[in-house]
Amino acid sequence: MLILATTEREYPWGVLRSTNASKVKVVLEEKGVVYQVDRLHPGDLWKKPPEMLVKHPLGKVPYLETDEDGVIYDSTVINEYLDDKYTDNPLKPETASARARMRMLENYADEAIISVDLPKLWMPMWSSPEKRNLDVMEQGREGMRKNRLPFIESELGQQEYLCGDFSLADVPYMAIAMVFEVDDFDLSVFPLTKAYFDRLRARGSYSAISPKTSLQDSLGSS
Ligand SMILES: N[C@@H](CCC(=O)N[C@@H](CS)C(=O)NCC(=O)O)C(=O)O
Repeated sequence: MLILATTEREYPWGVLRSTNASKVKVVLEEKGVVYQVDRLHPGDLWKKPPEMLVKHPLGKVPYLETDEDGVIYDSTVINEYLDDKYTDNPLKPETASARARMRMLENYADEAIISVDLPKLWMPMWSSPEKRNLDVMEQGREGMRKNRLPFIESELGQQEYLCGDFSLADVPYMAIAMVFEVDDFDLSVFPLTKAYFDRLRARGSYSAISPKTSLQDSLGSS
């Protein structure tokens, strides 16, 4: 049995989930692997209790507990592990050059978006609307509009997914599409990205991270 440690909470404005752990949920769902979700208290991400540090030396989520291979941490490492271990429905392209492109585009989402612009928008949503810093949220949106979305729009071109077929490159963009759904982010000036995010949200795997799916209905596949 695989157990995914994450943070997820229900609010009147939707179910909010760790963006990095959402990447792993998507791959578990795409692979059709049996797993369960272990929901940690969001405060543990700051307190970093010893029992968490034993599992992940940086006290972060996600980490994945496996029967055969112990604990695997870091969303990108976990997703590569899952794709290597469960070989049905491969999520990596064939050639070395296409794999390099896949990893570069995933890295862009992780380093530039999920770690920089998105938290400005996303972290305040874990507080009630009157406690949010609206200026910081707008800075996050502006960073997306000025820098990130033009890049995605140009990398996508006329392709359905970033590397042609759906691959690990697209997985972090599903977590970004989730945040944009909660924020009702206006993508009308980025039509290719808008269609791409709609396509990502239409995948069956998205229901495990959708803000509309209840905690009870997103506990894992067993
Ligand atoms: N590179 C890591 C980043 C993990 C990460 O930063 N997770 C956030 C939650 S989405 C967290 O645990 N934050 C607490 C911290 O940074 O100490 C990954 O991809 O798994």
